[in-house]
Amino acid sequence: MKCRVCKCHVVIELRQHNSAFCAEHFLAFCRRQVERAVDKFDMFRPDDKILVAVSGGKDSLALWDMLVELGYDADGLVIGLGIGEYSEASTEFARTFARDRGLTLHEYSLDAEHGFTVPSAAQATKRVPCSSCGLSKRHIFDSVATSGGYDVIVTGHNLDDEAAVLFGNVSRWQREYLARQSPVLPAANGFPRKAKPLVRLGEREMAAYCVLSNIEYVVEECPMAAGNKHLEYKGLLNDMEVASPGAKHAFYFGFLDRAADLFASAQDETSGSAEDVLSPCSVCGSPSSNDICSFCKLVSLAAVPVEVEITARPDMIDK
Ligand code: Q46
Ligand code: ZN
Ligand code: ZN
Repeated sequence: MKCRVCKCHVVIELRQHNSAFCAEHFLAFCRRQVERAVDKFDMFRPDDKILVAVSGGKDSLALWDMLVELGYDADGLVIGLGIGEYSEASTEFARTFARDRGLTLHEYSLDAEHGFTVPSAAQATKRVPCSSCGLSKRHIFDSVATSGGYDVIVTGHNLDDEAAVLFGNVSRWQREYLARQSPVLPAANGFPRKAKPLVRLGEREMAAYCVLSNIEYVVEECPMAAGNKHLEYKGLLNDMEVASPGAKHAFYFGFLDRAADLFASAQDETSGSAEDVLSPCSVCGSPSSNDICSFCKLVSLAAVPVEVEITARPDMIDK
């Protein structure tokens, strides 16, 4: 088999695209997929200031690398979640990536800034860790993007992630979640725009991109992700993909093209209109539908010293 572009030695075959590429043309293929997603969904413009939500994993680091290679003005933000060695290693990979390329990485520590960690918040709230983790990440990314003058927050959700989330939402017909299942969410109610430029690329391609670009990343999954439903859905979709290459792409983009509009009204029914006016949280000033926002309520509940043991918990809700 030969590279589709230059006919030289192949490093990866992409059955879903009926293609194979050498290293150089595979990297170019990945960047082109990002450009196509950005253009099709009008995610951002060439002069927009971008904040990349960096986890230290392959997806967010590959995304940051591609955006910089494509000429975008992109800074990173990594949040210290306090999940033991996993968080320390994740942050260190992000630092190394940024330092080697001379990029700006903002760092934010839940423990240093607010006196709690994801494990201690889970204990204090008696809810799964991903609940307070997702809430904290959304709040901090929104706050840093707003105060830093960023036009858009981008996350490393890839096709496998989005197809798995869609599968879970469809299997329970969760209309309000299906209404928000878009690769771009416009700025609204004082919250910045959010986009997922990797939706045309899968996990396998992202791992290959990092290896071929000499990007080192944290390989381990978050210890608190074990047993979550989305990992099971990914397994099911991988089986489908083996039997029918391109099945994930057809499932996800078929939904966006032919079904997403059918659920648009569900968002207004459950969470109010995008035009609703929120008022500033009386503690932190973030837009909120209550006097005190959910994050500040979490801080007041979780910022107490507790002995915490890190254990695997189900139901990852955010990346
Ligand atoms: S980091 Fe946080 Fe994920 Fe770990 S605790 Fe859950 S949401 S699984 S992307
Ligand atoms: Zn080639
Ligand atoms: Zn608040």
